[in-house]
Order: sequence, then structure tokens, then C-alpha cells
Amino acid sequence: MKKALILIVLISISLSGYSEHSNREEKKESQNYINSYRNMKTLNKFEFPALPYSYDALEPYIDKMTMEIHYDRHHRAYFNNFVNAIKGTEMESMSIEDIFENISKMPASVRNNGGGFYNHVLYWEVMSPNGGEISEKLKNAIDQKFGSMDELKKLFLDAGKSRFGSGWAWLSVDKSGQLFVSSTPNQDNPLMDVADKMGVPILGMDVWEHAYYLKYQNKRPDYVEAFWNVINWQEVSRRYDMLVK
Ligand code: MN3
Repeated sequence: MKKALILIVLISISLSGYSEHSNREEKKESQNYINSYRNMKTLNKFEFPALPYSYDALEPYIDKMTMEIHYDRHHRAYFNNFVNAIKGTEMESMSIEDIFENISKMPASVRNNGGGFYNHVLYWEVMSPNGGEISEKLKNAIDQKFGSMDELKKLFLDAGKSRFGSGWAWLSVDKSGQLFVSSTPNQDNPLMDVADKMGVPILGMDVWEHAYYLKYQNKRPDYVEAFWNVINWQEVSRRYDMLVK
């Protein structure tokens, strides 16, 4: 009787020790993730960044007029509307990432325009006329997760082609450091607590008609295929390498 009691006490002590330990590990893991995520080039939500290249730099894949209207009208409108939407609210002092993590509790104007602003800044940065090299680390992670670069290409482009209406295709990193491909409607993104799967996006493709209609009209698949040629793999790798140690 006494022996059984001692055994029960011992088991419960070791169990409570174990769960405390795993909670701590989990907390540490998500803390590291958040830290490296914060250390990434975070977006100053009150600054409208310059386009990192000229309007015609991505020709022939993305034409000059589309780039000019997209950057200077659509993107600028999201930025202005976002700044107005958070003016005088608690969101003024929050990081844009923290706003996204709580977006289900925020007004629709913040979700649409804040998403629009953030998503486009990422989009400009992950494109380039001379794509650059993918890092060894990202290349290996892609091979491990998707089988090959060609498989990732297929998944990612399909995510863009099959998004009904307006939205985005993403390659992101989840909390455990795993890559995943997803798609979101409108100006949502994987940082938002309304996303089917949350993570930090390292590559984003705009599939709104305004991103391609002047050159490709209704042929979204042609634009999506063309987009693959202008991906700035150096920048995508930089983001990945910073998130996954
Ligand atoms: Mn757009």
C-alpha cells in the first residue's frame, strides 16, 4: 500500500516536471521565432518605401505601365488609407505585425489597407530584374519539404491560379520553421489571425487583376508563369535564413 502511494507520488512529480519542461521548451521556441521575426527588416508603418527598381525593370514579364499604376496608385492608396484608419487609435503604437496578429478584432479598413500596404512592400522586394542566387539552406529546405524546386513552382503557381477572385499566393515559414504554400483572399496574409494557416511570408505573389490585366488581360496563368522569372531569390533566402536558425 505504502509502496503504491510512493510510486504514485513519484509518477506525478515526474509528470509535472515533464510538462513544465515541455511548456518552457515550447515558449522558448516560439520566443526565438518571434525574436528572429522581429529582427527581420520590419516595416515602418508610417513610411512609404521607394520602389527598389525602375518601373520598366521587370519588362517583358511585368510591363512598365502596370508597375507604375500598381505602385504609385494602388499601393499608395492602401498606404494612405491604412495610416488614416489607425490615426488616433491604439494601433498607432503597435507594430504592423502585432496589428495583423489581432486583425480579427480590428476594423475592416485596417485589415484591407494594412494588408494591402504590407503585402505590396513584400511583393516589390521579392521581385528583381536579376533574381540572384538562392541560399543553400533554403534550397535544401525546399528539396526536403516539396521534393524539388519544380514541385514548389507547381504548388505555388497553382495556388495563385486557383485563387478565386482577388488575392495572394504565399510561401511562408510556420512556427516550427517549416515551409508551406498557401493562398489568401483579398489583402489578407498569413500573419493575420484570420488566415487558415499562420506563418511569416517570405515570398508573395499578387493575383489581383490590377497586377496583370493591362498586359495579360484575363490570362492570369500567363502572368503567374511570368512572375516566376522575376523572383528575387536572394531576398527570399535572406528572409528565410533570418527566420530559421
Ligand atoms: Mn496589388
